[in-house]
Amino acid sequence: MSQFTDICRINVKGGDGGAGCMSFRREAYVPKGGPDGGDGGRGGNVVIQASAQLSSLIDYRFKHHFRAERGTHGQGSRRDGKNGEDLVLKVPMGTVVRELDPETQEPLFEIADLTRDGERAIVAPGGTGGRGNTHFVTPTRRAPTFAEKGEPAEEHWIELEMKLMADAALVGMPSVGKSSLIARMSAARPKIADYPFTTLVPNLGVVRAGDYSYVVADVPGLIEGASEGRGLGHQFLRHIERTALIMHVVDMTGGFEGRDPLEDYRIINEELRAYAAELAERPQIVVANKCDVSGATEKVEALKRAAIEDGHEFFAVSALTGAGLQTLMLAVGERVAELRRELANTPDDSAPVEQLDEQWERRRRERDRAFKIVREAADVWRVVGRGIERMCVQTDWENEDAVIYLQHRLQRIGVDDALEAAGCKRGDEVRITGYSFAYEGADDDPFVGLDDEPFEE
Ligand SMILES: Nc1nc2c(ncn2[C@@H]2O[C@H](COP(=O)(O)OP(=O)(O)OP(=O)(O)O)[C@@H](O)[C@H]2O)c(=O)[nH]1
Ligand SMILES: [Mg+2]
Repeated sequence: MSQFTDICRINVKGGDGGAGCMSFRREAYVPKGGPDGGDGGRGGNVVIQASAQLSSLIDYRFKHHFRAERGTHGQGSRRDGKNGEDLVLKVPMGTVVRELDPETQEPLFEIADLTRDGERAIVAPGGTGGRGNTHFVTPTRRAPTFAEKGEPAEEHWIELEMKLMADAALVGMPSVGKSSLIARMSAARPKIADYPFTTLVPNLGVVRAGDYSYVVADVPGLIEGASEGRGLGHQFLRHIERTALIMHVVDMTGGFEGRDPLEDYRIINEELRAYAAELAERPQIVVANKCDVSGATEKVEALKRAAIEDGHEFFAVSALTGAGLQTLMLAVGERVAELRRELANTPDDSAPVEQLDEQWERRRRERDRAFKIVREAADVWRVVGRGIERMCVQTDWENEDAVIYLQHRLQRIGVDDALEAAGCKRGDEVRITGYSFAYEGADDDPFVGLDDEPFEE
């Protein structure tokens, strides 16, 4: 049923974290008080949220780059920066979100499958704020003169794939004209023939009428006993389960077998009920088709009475001549819009408000932690790794203490050991992204005992 898909790729970046502040308390008569630099604010996340109001990914066709707000910097007097706002991107229900491989741009990981109204997933987390200098106090360093810069948020491409869900389904006996109707109402071109079961797989068509736009599914014909597996239609009843509106098509000529339209109408409703009681209660619009064939008037009246008695709207049309179709299309559009509104207003308590997908988060962390050593020349080494590169960017290289602190962090992660194992010697050049420094060897660490985590948890 999802042969109609819409795919687009967008670039998302969370907000960068604000910088931590380096500051000291100022008080009257106290020349230099203790450190009081606040932390930087967290950058906003980019969030994808499913919305019942949307029916396409058209918003992402022309705009491809989305950035959340950055966190503001920390200030003196322990004032922390403000967190950046999340950027919420709305997509239709039935949208699958995948992370793309940065190198090949091939789908790498499915982040989320958003099927319910309001369901959300974080697709680009914001960077954490840098810590102010109050965090770097140790017994031997009472007045830390450095703070941490904010964490730059990561940026990457994701793929959005919308699996079209039908708003209305054409249901009825074989050969009543379901495919002819969808062909007339939309650009869908299903197979149409004079014999039953022409339609073997469901077809989807996008109908535009007035201001309305909706998706109609044409499914294979149902017969008596379909709910028990007779004919082809039973496996498609499953698809109808997800559509909000049923367009019940009845052949007013009675077909080759000269069936009674009213009886056909009852049989189909019975099959729906037998399959799932709830399906029989589903909003229905009754469509009397082939009204161009003479001698149908009396039967049309009888069917109309039955439909109205059941509480359904009724329309007499001809897929052949097009008579009555515009009215039908508008009425279906109105009803679909109404049902969508109802759906949007129904608070769905069970809809999980998704936070960062745990599996994806775990994979990203592992990727972040990994690093490798590359020998660029006899005495030049490069450390490559996302997490480590980010740490370097967060460091104020003008500040000696901050650099010493970074070296300590790198040592804790095992970079020194890895360099040593690769053959790096004291005095060799070590490069990380755009920075370069002399390797000092894995000996004494001025910060031993300092309680810090090299990677935030
Ligand atoms: N006279 C007349 N014939 C129609 C009309 N609509 C459809 N037909 C004819 O009815 C036959 C069956 O039409 P389809 O559209 O294939 O019917 P269907 O309901 O999709 O059939 P299945 O896919 O087998 O369930 C074809 O020969 C159509 O040309 C109509 O409004 N008037
Ligand atoms: Mg058909």
